[in-house]
Amino acid sequence: MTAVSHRTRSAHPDPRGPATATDTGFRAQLSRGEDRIDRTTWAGGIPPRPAIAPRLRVGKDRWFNLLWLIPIGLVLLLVAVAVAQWLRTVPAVEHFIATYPGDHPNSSDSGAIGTPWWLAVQHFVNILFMMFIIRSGWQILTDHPRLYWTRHSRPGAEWVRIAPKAPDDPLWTAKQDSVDLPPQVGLPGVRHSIGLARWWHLTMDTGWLLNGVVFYVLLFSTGQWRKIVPTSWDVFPNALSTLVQYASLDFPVNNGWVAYNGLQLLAYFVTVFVAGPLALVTGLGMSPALSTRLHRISKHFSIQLARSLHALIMVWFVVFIVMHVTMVFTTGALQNLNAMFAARHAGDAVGLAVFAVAMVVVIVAWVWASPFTMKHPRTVQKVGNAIVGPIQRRLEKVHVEPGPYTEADISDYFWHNGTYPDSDEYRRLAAGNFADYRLKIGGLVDHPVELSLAGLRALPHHEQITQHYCIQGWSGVAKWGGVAMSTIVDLVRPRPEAKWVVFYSIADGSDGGLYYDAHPIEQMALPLTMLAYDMNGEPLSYGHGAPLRLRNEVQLGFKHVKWLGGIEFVAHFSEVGSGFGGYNEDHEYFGYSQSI
Ligand SMILES: Nc1nc2c(c(=O)[nH]1)N[C@H]1C(S)=C(S)[C@@H](COP(=O)(O)O)O[C@H]1N2
Ligand SMILES: [Mo]
Repeated sequence: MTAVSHRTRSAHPDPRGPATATDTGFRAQLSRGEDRIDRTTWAGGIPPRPAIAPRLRVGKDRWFNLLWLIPIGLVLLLVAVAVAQWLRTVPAVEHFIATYPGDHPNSSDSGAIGTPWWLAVQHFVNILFMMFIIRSGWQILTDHPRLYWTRHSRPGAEWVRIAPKAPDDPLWTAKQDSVDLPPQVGLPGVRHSIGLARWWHLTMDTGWLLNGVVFYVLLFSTGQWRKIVPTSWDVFPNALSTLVQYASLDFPVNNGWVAYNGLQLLAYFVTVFVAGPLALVTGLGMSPALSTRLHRISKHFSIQLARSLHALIMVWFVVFIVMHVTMVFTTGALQNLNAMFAARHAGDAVGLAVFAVAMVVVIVAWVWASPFTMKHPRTVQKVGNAIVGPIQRRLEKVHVEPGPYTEADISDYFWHNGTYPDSDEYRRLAAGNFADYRLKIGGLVDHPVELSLAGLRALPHHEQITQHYCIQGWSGVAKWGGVAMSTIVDLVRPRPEAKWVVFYSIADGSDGGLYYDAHPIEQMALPLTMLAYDMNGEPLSYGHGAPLRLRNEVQLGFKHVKWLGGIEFVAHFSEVGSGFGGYNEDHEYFGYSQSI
């Protein structure tokens, strides 16, 4: 139990009677979020900014357009065919192919022949999940269109980007840096729709993982695993032999009902037993809560390494799907479709018919998903939260502790994000060096206070060097100096009914109305929840939230309210704003609990 709940439980009954929120005056300055997306006003009227073809960094500052891989690949393919055809005239090669014709010997053991009906069903369900996962994954990628190998996310240091070079502007925000995809490519296909894309991604991931677990169990309890798990080293010469045969355009005999050839076996094995689990691990590797908890792992396997590998696994899946479908249709399509879609060993058109129906389902789902999301974003948010929310809330309980980061780990670049304050009131406060600034703390507390910066600086000093992770995908390490939230809690003494803590900014969010966000009261006692007035030993800059901001390291960056103006202890966040737990929750359909 936390110090917070100890105290609140032993609190005396309040002589003033039942608690009512002492209004801090902020609620009236919030704006309502829409229940439907209008592209012209979406995310503060963010204009379209198309993604570009991927550019791979070569050396320090040269960028290779990956579209060149298409002509280069075609030429290489022609060369490969010529080489393979010549190879097959070499007697030693023909002898090798005769010794290793392609099929893996163990795969034809009993129990592995044919396709059971469950496998056909799971194969189809997998396609459906994958379609949503890949499209929403692309959407997430476009929200921070750069991939890095280190946690420091410095623009220019990315190894690949799908956006133009970031401009030199020191106040350029990650939100400005986002790009978009056509509506029928990304899901939901509108710029900076990461909140919704993440609901699709995480919800479909959950379904895909469950399907995967059932698949593993059935695979190993029926002997079907023999068909896709190599059991002898022969698989490698057989794969090589198959490769030469395919490349020479004299295809090996297709015997898929009984056994897969070496190349198929390796491709299926890697996809099912390597790429699948790695997608999960690298996905979890991007969780701020897990990465702060498991800092020894995260120190090496950083959040950006996880994100880069996650994207490469996506590339593997996409390449696999393209090759797989091509081979299905060029190596006896009717036989193959019967086997995989109708669980039959036949050369008639039944499998093709089932496949056609399955594809209609996939296409209808594909075409429906983006327009539905634009029309019913709250439904996507609520269903996503019902399915993924419990997992995210479980991850919040990992109890983060001060990590291993030292001054040497501090990032030399730290992205800016959000909507900058530009009110007269803010300018006036800033011009006076924030001497007139007051942090108002009230709501369900016994001792509401107003604190000046000097007052805050007089409280016990708290410092932490931690890693920030923005929902969009960039990260950075900084040293934060200020006051632990536990100190504030001790000062204001929340009443037992206070279960949530709402942080209000003095700056507006992108659609107008104050930016705000709600956090569970338990997290106020965490050793890494604090109000920061210093960053890297200097007073907080304008861009990073001067004069005061929140840090709560189990959460993604958008919950760390900058330009903090007030704190209100409440029974539940549903009474505040549009009731979804914060500004981005109200306006951009984010989840209120974002430990991953
Ligand atoms: N008031 C306010 N606070 C905010 C935001 C905002 O738009 N307004 N953006 C959030 C987001 S999305 C992130 S990632 C962090 C970024 O903090 P930084 O600019 O210091 O990196 O601030 C958060 N706090
Ligand atoms: Mo963010």
